[in-house]
Amino acid sequence: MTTLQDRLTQLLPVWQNDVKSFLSEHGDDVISKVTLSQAYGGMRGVRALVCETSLVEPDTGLVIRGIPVKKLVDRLPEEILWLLLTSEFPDEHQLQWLQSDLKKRARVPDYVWAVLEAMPRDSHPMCMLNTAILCMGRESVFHRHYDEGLTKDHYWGETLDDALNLIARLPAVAAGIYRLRFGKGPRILSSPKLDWGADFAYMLGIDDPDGSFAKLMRLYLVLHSDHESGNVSANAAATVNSALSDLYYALSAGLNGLAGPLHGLANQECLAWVLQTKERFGGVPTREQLEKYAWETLEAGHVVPGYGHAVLRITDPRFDAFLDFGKKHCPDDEVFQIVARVFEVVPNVLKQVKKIKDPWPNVDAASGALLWKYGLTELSYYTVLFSVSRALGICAQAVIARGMGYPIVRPKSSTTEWLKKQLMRTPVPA
Ligand code: NMX
Ligand code: MLT
Repeated sequence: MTTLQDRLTQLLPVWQNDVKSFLSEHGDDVISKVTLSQAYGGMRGVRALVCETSLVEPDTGLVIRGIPVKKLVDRLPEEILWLLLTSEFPDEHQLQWLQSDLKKRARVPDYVWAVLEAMPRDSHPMCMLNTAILCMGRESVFHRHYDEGLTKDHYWGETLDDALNLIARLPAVAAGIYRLRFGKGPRILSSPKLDWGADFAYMLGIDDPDGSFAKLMRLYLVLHSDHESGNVSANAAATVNSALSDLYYALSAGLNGLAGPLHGLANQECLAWVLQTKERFGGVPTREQLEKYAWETLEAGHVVPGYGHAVLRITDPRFDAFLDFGKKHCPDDEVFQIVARVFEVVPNVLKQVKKIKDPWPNVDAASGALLWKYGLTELSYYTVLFSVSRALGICAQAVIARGMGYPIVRPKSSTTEWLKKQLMRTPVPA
């Protein structure tokens, strides 16, 4: 039976040689150009990063290792982790090995709970999560061995160790934060029998008589796991890790970015917007009422959360997957019905606003309604769930980047003055 370490030991030299010969043949070829607008515009559309774990094209959405995300909805998050790292699904033995390896690594150090308990009771759950991850950095195998003289060819192995420790502990940390922050009673210990996603659901302590909340959590953890490497969280984490700051620093940095309302926090804001419409109209609003409400939001200078994307120009397939789950498990739930109706109305409103490039729903537009239906009604917690999932992709990307020996990330910036000098030079007459 091959472990992840064994398989990556086999795969990495093959990938390294492949990239080496690709670079030796095409190293000077141009793959993208950068306009002035792009330099001022968040580098939108500039292809300047390499990411093997997944690809997001405007007209397809998330494709993990060549597989469209819609074909991954019935997989376990652990299978996705193996897939992200190796580009293969684990066989039955490899999956069992990974699941038991994660269980062995899952104990959260006591000082993490002490730190969390010392935080103000009104701390945002994302601040608590990132504090917990950062203080756990004391456990970093990479950091310890780097100080002892670790060489570059061993960076990936120690990064993988940190990745597996982090991924193993995050569900308990995140569930512990939920119970502490929202007064849900003592922490619930991990169950040795449950898979990673179901165990997380169990430790949250949400009532789940038919097991469908565990199903939702597995789906949630699969859908948010990765979105190539240009998004704020993955990009920030990759940059920090490229300085050889260990994965605890890097993951925490990335997830601090996920805490922004234009990124992961949109899931919290989106459900808040949906609930406001329910309150305002006393139930499921009509299409006309929703349309009016969307215009009011825009005219007040706010974004409609859960809609639009920096890359996508179609309905996010991850949104579709959540919508399918809702249609199957809670078609009569009023909040879910509003989400479905918003989808019928809001794209047509946003299409009328010329500056908005993508009028379609993204991953954050539907997830909150499903969590709400299962009684997970603390909106400020939602981005923590996104974080536990996104850790899979961020960690996998870091292991591969260190395994491929990629250098420190350091693009070049310019001043407006320098740019003007370049672009506004008076042409010399012929
Ligand atoms: N509602 C209102 N205005 C919007 C929306 C929206 N949903 N989407 C884009 N715009 C505006 C945007 O604010 C910008 O306005 P301005 O020039 O005045 O600053 C203009 O349209 C052009 O933006 P785009 O080029 O279409 O989008 P961009 O790539 O800059 O930003 C998002 C992408 C996702 C940040 C943006 O669509 C947005 O703010 N959406 C709402 C928040 C959201 O759902 N974020 C979650 C993204 C997914 N995730 O989980 O991370
Ligand atoms: C993500 O999953 O990271 C979001 O859709 C944002 C992005 O890709 O830019």
